[in-house]
Amino acid sequence: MSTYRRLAVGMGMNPNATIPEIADEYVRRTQEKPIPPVMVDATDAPCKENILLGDDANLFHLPGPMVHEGDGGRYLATWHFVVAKDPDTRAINWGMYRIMVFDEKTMVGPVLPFSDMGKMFHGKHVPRNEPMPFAVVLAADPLSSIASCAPSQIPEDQLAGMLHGEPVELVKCETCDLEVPAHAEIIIEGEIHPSVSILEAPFGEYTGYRTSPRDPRTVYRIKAITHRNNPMIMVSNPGIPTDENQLLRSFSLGLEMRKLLESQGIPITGVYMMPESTHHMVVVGVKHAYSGIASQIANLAFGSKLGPWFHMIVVVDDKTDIYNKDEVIHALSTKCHPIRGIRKYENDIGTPLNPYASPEERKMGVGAKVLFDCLFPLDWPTSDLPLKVAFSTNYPKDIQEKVLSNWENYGYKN
Ligand SMILES: Cc1cc2nc3c(=O)[nH]c(=O)nc-3n(C[C@H](O)[C@H](O)[C@H](O)COP(=O)(O)O)c2cc1C
Ligand SMILES: [Mn+2]
Repeated sequence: MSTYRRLAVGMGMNPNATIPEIADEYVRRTQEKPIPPVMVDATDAPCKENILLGDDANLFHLPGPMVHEGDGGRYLATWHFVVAKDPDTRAINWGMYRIMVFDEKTMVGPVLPFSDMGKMFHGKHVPRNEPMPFAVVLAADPLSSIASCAPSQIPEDQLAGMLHGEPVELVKCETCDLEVPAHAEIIIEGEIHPSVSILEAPFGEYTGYRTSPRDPRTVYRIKAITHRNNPMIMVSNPGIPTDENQLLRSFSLGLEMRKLLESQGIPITGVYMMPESTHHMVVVGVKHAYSGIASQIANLAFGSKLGPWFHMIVVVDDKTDIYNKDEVIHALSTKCHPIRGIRKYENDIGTPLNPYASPEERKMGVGAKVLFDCLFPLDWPTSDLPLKVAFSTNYPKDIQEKVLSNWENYGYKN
């Protein structure tokens, strides 16, 4: 799903749907009533065609690939999700958190502290010294995968239902009180241990670099594997843009930001997170209704759940096409004052994966952020405003129409 065309197909839309059309459809579906999952019997669940317990549940029997040369190990889970439940509220969480194989029964991966599972594990299980049951879903349907890596507040099993327009079918796990998608290819069940850690990384990451340090990370001890007959695993092989995790994460990050800004009544005209920026640079179009609007947008977005994942906001006016890189670069390089138009946020939240951060900052998850305000100040007299020069703005309508209607007669192609 590394192109918008494939994303449109995954959403059940026309493959030729435009980015704004796919975006509107995602926003529409994810703002309707949550669609809870339904339970099915194990006999109706292909992921239960084979049930391996005890010594038979052996990670070395699964083809965990060495995804890139130089990776710290074999990464079995790169396009998957981890299912867990809050021990108090029983709220469900699905999240895509990469996992490396350590031995026949053990896996390890980074669960960043600001992720939903990170907050649950570090905030509840570790202080109580209680193991956390998990189920890793290897290869679910495309929309469930999208839901599991979308930074949404809605429990992901319901979000997946909303994206599908119907409930997802779940089935009970063999060894714990969790439910997993009945139609997935492979399920790995077990417990995460609160007091153990193992070194993990490096890995070729979504930023297009191998960045995060080899550090002690979260340990998954396995108890059971269930799978379809002739199962498949899915692999995401991250690198320089654009691959599926950059495209899909940019898509959902940008649109969750759009919903956040709209929920606050800010007169935005659109939000586009550029996949080529590996979801680090977002463009926000806005009606310049009042002074300080760009800062208001940046403060909200940087301060939200989305904040750790990106660090550049470009705010443009409603006449700039946010999906057109040429127009955005033109606005950025001509309308953003190199001093007054830039607002810096030092010592802010970041991830260990940020290539721009110092080795020390990466270890601590410290980052920095920047706003590029590409709006001409409201107090400039209209007579002094630089006027955009373009075919559509600088020629009388009748001349424009004459040229356009004669375009092919001149010998040009449309
Ligand atoms: C392929 C892929 C790998 C990811 N790996 C990790 C990871 O190892 N650790 C992590 O904290 N987030 C990782 N993420 C990001 C999370 O999936 C993302 O933040 C998601 O929203 C987590 O769900 P949550 O909001 O329920 O925590 C990854 C995303 C993708 C697409
Ligand atoms: Mn979540």
